[in-house]
Amino acid sequence: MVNVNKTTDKTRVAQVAGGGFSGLTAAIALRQNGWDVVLHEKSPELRAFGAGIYLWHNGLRVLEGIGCLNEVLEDSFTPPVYETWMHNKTVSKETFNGLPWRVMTRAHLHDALANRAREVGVEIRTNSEAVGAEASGKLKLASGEIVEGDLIVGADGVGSKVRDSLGFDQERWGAKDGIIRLIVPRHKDKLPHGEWDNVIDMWNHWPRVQRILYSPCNDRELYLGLMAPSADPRGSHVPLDLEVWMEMFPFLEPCLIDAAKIKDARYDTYQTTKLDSWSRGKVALVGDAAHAMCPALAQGAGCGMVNAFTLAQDIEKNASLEDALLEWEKAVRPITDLTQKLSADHAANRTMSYGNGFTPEALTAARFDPINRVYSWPQ
Ligand code: FAD
Ligand code: 5PR
Repeated sequence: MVNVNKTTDKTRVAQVAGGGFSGLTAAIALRQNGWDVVLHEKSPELRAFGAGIYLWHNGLRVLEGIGCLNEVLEDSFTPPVYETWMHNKTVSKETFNGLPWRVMTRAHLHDALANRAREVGVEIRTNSEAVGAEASGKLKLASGEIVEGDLIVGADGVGSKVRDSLGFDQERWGAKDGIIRLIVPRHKDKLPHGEWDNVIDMWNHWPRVQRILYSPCNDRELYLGLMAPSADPRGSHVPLDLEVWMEMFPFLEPCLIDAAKIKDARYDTYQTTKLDSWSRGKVALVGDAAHAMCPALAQGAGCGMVNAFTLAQDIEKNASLEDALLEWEKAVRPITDLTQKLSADHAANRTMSYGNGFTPEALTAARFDPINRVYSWPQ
């Protein structure tokens, strides 16, 4: 709904840097609240990078709030069970007590957000790279142009130039494991007898640390996350070292053969970034620019989208935008901080491998409803 309580006739302008999941969410939510929004994406086109993604109740509620949920549900999937294996034996089967969750390709989620942004009238500028910002409400572009806004949103990812230009105090650290993420055909008819609609988190600690997170996105597409320590040259090799993965996961042969054909595969390590504050004056940071986290709880984008959505709502609550940003951070940041900490602990200790890792505490972010600001699905 447009902002019916707006007290001034002048339409407020927001400049958003970054067209990923967080930037698009912020842009749509602000536009729905009556703002004029310009979104700057440095790439020549608006598109998603990477393979698959999980969204939970929190992220799905954001999609509902910004009018994208139906499109996302159309070609995504809720597996019947989240199964964890250790050395090929089932150690847990989790269903989260009915908590909504969904697996999809990143392209599918990104397309839905980009379509909605166009539909609500966000002005999208591609080939528009932000190089810095000023707390007074200016965004500097690589072209030399300086654009002004009542609000500047830095959603330019883990390497954020908006953030780095403003001199936030930050801590950053990495994890010892990394991952190769790919989308391959499901090949359901070629796999041996098994419950291949489940998510299966297949862990091996011995003879090598090697893990595959098997995640069906729909009837056609399978998201494979192939994890190995960065110190393991064969496990972290791209394109995939077919022999070393086939040895440990022979039953996935048809999928692994296709995975090994992907020549531009990447091995990514995990980064955590923590800032002293998420805003400076009229500039707010959302998503990985503010709080990149380990993926163990699959909440980086979920938290980024919740924070982008709540930002758009909370700046309507206070006469001063600068104060509203501080209040917004105070309200939503504890969930992100907790999730970052738990995810980092899980990644460092590989604790999800023992099963039943999605405890009520681990699901704190997932259970949050950003529309009603309550925790749904008590366990
Ligand atoms: P980004 O996705 O990095 O988007 C930033 C955008 O800004 C890009 O489009 C980029 O091109 C653009 N850009 C960059 N610099 C500039 C600039 N200077 N000017 C203009 N534009 C710029 N999260 C989940 O919720 N669920 C999961 O299952 C999940 N799995 C993950 C698995 C792994 C292995 C990893 C590493 C992360 C995972 N995450 C997951 C986290 C999630 O991927 C990120 O948190 C999310 O993509 C962050 O979105 P963002 O929009 O903040 O940043
Ligand atoms: N969960 C998900 C995921 O994509 C990853 C992890 C956990 C959904 C990495 O790809 O533990 O690294 C993880």
